[in-house]
Amino acid sequence: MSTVTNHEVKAARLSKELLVEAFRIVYMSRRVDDKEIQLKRQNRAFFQISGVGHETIAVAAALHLKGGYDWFYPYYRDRALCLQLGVTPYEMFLGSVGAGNDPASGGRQMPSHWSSRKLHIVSQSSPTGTQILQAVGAAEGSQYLELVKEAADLATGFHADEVVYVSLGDGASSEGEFWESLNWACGRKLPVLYVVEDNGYAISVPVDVQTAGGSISRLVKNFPHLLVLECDGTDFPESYEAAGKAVEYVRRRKGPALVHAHVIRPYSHSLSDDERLYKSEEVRQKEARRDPLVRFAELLREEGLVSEKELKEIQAGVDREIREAVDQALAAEPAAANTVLRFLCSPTVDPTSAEFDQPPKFHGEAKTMVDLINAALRDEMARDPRVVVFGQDVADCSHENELAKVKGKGGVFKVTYGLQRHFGSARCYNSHLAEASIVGRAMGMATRGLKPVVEIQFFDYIWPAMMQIRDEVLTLRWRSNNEFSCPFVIRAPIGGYLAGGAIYHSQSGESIFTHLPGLRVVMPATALDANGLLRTAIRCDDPVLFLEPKHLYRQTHNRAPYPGRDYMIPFGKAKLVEEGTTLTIVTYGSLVHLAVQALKALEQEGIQPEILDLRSLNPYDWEMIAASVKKTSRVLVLHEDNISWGYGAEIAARIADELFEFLDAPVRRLAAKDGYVPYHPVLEDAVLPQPADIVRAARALASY
Ligand SMILES: Cc1ncc(C[n+]2csc(CCOP(=O)(O)OP(=O)(O)O)c2C)c(N)n1
Repeated sequence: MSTVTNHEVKAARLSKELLVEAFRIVYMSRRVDDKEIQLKRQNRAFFQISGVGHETIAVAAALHLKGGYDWFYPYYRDRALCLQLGVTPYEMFLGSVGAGNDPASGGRQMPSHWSSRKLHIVSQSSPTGTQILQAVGAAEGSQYLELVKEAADLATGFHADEVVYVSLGDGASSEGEFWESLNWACGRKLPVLYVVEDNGYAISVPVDVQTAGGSISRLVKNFPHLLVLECDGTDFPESYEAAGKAVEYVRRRKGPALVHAHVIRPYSHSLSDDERLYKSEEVRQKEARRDPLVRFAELLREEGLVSEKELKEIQAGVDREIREAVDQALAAEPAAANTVLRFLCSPTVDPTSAEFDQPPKFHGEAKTMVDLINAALRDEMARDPRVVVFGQDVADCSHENELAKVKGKGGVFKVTYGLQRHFGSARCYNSHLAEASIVGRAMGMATRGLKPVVEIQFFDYIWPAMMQIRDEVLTLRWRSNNEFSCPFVIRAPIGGYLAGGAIYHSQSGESIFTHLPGLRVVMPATALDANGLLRTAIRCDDPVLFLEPKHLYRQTHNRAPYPGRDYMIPFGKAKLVEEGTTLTIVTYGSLVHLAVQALKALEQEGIQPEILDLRSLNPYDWEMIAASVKKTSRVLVLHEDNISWGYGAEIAARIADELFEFLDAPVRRLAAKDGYVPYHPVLEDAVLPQPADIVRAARALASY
């Protein structure tokens, strides 16, 4: 680790123009914050978090980077960076007042959540740390586009020496995602510039409590290929030097770099915080002596670069611009209330449309679900070089020199078998064992126009990725008002009925995901449906959770011949598995077959259930459900996930609400008991619904 010290760097080595312009932006940033604070106090803005104390390092970094060329994942204190890149005070004030034409989010996000498609500033969210994995994903995308030239021709905005900038606070460096990101970025020498803006506090928690030993740069200095620099982020020449060295290192593809910049935070954490509650006056005074704006003005004076008059003129010019910008922003209209649900999903590609309804052209022998998912992946990878597959164990063999000597793994269920061998290690590779990283990086790559199809090895282990899915992937399009999106596919084997899977290899939980706006959730019950739905998932323009009931992976009853490379099933279209008249069974996944198994016993009693396989859980086929319930007047909603607060509750509630007058019996649900799937088959059978349970439930409904 090297430290850039002030005496190494002579301000005289920097041109007057550069210094004056940098000062102007530092001053502008400060004044925009001051103005926004005023707006908040006048109730014309609704939140304020400032970049005060961080301005110098932010401007210094931006001066070595290019908006619209490099990519940016800034922290909320990066106001000065954004101004330097080209965001205007007017645009910032539109965000402050939540105007409809706020270019960052259309009034959907708090101020200081930067976003600009034009400048490659990728919409920022509020969770501390999530942005780091996405930035690494964007850099991985850069490396991918370098390796897979055909994909680069299709992607926009790729430059061979581009840098991905990401910044974070000292507090955010405690998040696991920071460490996951470093592990991956350093392992693959990705072009990422980390800037840790260390103001010594995460709200009230001081850095010596936050970070072992109190110094993040000391902790990370042994990461391979990582250039680590430490600087005083309130000192312009020192910051400029450190950022320059770091950017140069990354541009030359030597690996990632991390600049640990010591800054201050004199305006408390946000306007909702008062740092006097936990910082003594003495500490505050000490910080105040390092105010970057004061220091910058002193530097200009001491070096004789500007006269007092010139300084005043610069400040007056900025003040004027800010006054005009605020007046303009205050006159802007707020977003119309009826636009609030716009852009949860793609406005241009509708995966429920006829375009995604393409017939099969069968050939060959009947194949299992594993085979036909694999076939769909092969077809899509061949069709589009932007399709990239990664996850734990998905490759055949990580060490290419061993590949010829082994059969190959291709996933713990062999679903991705042969993809690496066929398409090369750039397009199908193993990821480290870190689910948030798999999803967060996929998001960053998808934002760059790639189409990752990632695997979560077992649904049971999706939870470390939940923050990325719920707070990041699904909100990106909405929160950026359609400026950014990240359509990609998460595949996850799910469910029980395998015997021995127990609590951590058999769980369901789809309702937790169908609850999330913006996510397409799909669960096929046959090999053919898996093939057609996966193609739709890959070609659609939204994030898709593709749930594969692993119990069905190799069953012979659901096999089908290969349906050709364009076979697609639209989302939101159920399948009529069995026609009947007595009652409707609405189900999906493994339970489709169990319902069919229950048929014989029911038919002997003269009960003829109509069985609907939803296939796609969100969106779902309300029309087919409604038509069937109108016909049978009795309905059983059947699923493998827990009964309470489950998927069936929503369907049942809607039937009760909208089809009440067609019902001759209460809407019933049959599902797993509210527990966990255990190891011993006797216990597993007791938790999960069995054909005999279906018979009983259907019989009771039929005779109601
Ligand atoms: C994952 C997550 N946990 C908690 C919060 C609430 N929170 C917002 S900012 C913050 C402190 C961040 O400190 P640091 O990263 O040092 O940045 P600073 O605000 O000091 O610049 C916390 C705890 C959050 N936004 N995200």
